[in-house]
Amino acid sequence: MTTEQEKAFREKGCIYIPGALEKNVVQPVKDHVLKELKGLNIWSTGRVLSQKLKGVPVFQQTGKLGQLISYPGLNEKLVSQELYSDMCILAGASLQAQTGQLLISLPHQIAWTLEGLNWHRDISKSPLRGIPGVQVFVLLDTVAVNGGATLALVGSHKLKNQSQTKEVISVLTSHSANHSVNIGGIELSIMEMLGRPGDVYLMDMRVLHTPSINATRNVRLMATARYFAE
Ligand SMILES: O=C(O)CCC(=O)C(=O)O
Repeated sequence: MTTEQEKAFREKGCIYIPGALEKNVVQPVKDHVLKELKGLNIWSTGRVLSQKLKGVPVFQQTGKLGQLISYPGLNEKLVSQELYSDMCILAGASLQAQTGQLLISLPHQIAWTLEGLNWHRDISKSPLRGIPGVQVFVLLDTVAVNGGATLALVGSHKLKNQSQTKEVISVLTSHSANHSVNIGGIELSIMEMLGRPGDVYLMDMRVLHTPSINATRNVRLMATARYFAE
């Protein structure tokens, strides 16, 4: 972890670490997921096979797939001791892991948009003071533009209250061509978690984030785990 990365994390609330993990670390997880998707008749050779999943609302699909497919020991596999130590440095505390989750989305076959997304935080509403935890996102495969990446609203860890949060979401939704806004002097911009297998994003858990539409023809394969400050 460089001083620049630490500074960027404090400033933006989310940092991108390309190549944080070797490809041979993520490949077995990717292979497992693809095998399971095929075995369950959900996705194979670039095609959605499951009629049932086609009917599931876009943002419920990832949760459903996460219930169907898991990878035992996902955290231990993906979060190396070095990565964990870096996360503790960023949080300024030791961190307690929650079980990791696969983030899988099939091509949604609709146009990409910022409207109707599900911006949220995975922490209780009140304690927006210190860093409550760090969430790690790992790319298991290439994630292309508009390919269903998690979106993080960089800077939103600085928002003081819920009414600002509501205002930001409404501005973003009503001017969906804008990927950045300034609310009360706070610069906010959307970071699409794009990249290649083994790339990692570390996010302050006060940062607003959302699933997004997968408007490509490829399945989106990521994994995430939440680490809470003790
Ligand atoms: O990328 C996604 O599907 C959503 C991720 C998310 O919201 C989360 O893990 O908390």
